[in-house]
Amino acid sequence: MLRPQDGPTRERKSLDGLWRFALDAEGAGRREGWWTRPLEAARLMPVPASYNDIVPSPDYRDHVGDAWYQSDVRVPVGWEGRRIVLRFDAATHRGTVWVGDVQVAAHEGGYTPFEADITSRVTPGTSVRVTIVVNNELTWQSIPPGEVVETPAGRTQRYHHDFFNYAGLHRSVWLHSTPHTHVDDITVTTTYDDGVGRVDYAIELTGGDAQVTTTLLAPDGSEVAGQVGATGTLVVPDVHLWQPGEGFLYDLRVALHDGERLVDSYDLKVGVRTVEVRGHEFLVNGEPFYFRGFGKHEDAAVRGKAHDDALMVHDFELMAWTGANSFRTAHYPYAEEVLDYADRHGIVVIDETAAVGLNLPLSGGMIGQDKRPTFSDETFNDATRAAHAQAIRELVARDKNHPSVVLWSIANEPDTASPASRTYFGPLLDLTRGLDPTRPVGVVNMFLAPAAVCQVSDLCDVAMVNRYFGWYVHTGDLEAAERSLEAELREWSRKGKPVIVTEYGADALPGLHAVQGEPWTEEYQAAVLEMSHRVFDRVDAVVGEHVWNFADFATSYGVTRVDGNRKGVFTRERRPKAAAYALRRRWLGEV
Ligand code: GCB
Repeated sequence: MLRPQDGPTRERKSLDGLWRFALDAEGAGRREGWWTRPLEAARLMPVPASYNDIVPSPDYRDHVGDAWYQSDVRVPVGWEGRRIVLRFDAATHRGTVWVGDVQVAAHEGGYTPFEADITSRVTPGTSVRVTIVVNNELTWQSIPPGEVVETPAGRTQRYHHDFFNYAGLHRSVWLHSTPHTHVDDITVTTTYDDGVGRVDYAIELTGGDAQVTTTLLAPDGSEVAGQVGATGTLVVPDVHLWQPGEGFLYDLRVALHDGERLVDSYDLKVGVRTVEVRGHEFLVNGEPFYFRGFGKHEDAAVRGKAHDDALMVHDFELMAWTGANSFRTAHYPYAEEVLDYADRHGIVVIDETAAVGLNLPLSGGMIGQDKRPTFSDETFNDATRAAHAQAIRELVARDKNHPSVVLWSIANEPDTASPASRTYFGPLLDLTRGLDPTRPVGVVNMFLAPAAVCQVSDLCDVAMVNRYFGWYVHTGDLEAAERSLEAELREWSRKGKPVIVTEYGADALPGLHAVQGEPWTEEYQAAVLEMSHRVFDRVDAVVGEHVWNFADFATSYGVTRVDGNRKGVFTRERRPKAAAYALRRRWLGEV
């Protein structure tokens, strides 16, 4: 699904701002048809934002169920005769949308966009009521999953992943217009040989027939290659590659013509680069690439999981300040603005679905709390896998053209010690490869499924492993931690694939110091990272280190969480802890 854009044939209007809002824990709105009238007893809620921390009340923070947003939207007068589309960049975790009294869309999954053609429902120049009910319940069949349980306090949301279940309209809402005959999708893959680039493309158009032309433009606007036809190859002499650290981008201009008349036009950024796994190496443009960076979260005070350009640019600047060259979109697809930024700056991305918490023996750093089998008819079953497959389809469809994305992670720390995980994940890994044969794919491994135990590692292209030696294991004993980490990584090396340590680290409370190696101090967190780095440097198959986490983040309550997860090398306010300086020393050689 192409993003809305302004251009010679297209226009978009942001619907961000203050919307009328009402919580509806009882689910009355669906019975009573709240979309048919102005929301009663509504308060104003910012979009984009998670609603949870906006109002200081447990009713908001711990809400389980429906929440209604409504706005009166004026359709631009100039859009007469055009196709008009309403788009939500995200509604977490599902949304149903009405325009006036008519339902126009319903979407499952809180981190991918959806849209509805509302041309027949609106009149340019007039105003229309747009209502969306957003529901935040996690079930055995949602991605991410969870379980709503009845407690004396009422319906309560439980989940096995370690970040707060923020909900609402986390990303922008758009009204946009296109011609009726329009470019519907573009798929681009790239390669090069001997200085000559190849951009293979496939254009889908809908709504009528037109002649398709494609033009590849350099940043100065000069034409580099051109072609007629809905599919084809653009040959780029003296290609300027997209490289880690240098986000060189061409513009692919797709134009539809009816005779001389321009029917539609869409511009897509294209970076020419290749990705390949060969033995223990992860190659970008044929050169071994070493991942330095972080697992992140979309998380901040007040706004929760909402996208915010100021915060995004600041986070990228701080990553550059540490010397990072990459990050993982732990544990869900991030806002598309984030991938655009990574494309433009040559930052490498591991792109992850929201499949986190498919692991009943493990929960927020605690083991053995839940004895039920992870994969069974009553727990994660075929219907879960169908939802997971859909999450993969939507991720690849959305992000396939980003040069920054070099690797798909289809799940974080599922229970791959269980033999049933192989039957669950085999078809999902095949699905991902079928959707995108150009990128490697994997499943992020957890410590209960070491190399000899994991049931899916041979099905993955890369070993992505999360390890907390020195924290959850051998707490406070870095010598033992160093031995165990090395032994484990050597086991993984024997699989003959590149190993990326996708998580390692320790919690630290900013301002807590000690001269001895005491867990929770800033010094200890830095020491855990330094110990891990010594090991990584000794194991050739290790091709990446992603510290957990870039910044402290909100979680559900638990005895191992002190105002959230404190493994950030920055605080939630983005102030550096000692560990951030340790990374600068390693990644930039700064003293
Ligand atoms: C993990 C999870 C991550 C947690 C982290 C922790 O392995 O992948 O979501 O936040 O451990 O801090 O326990």
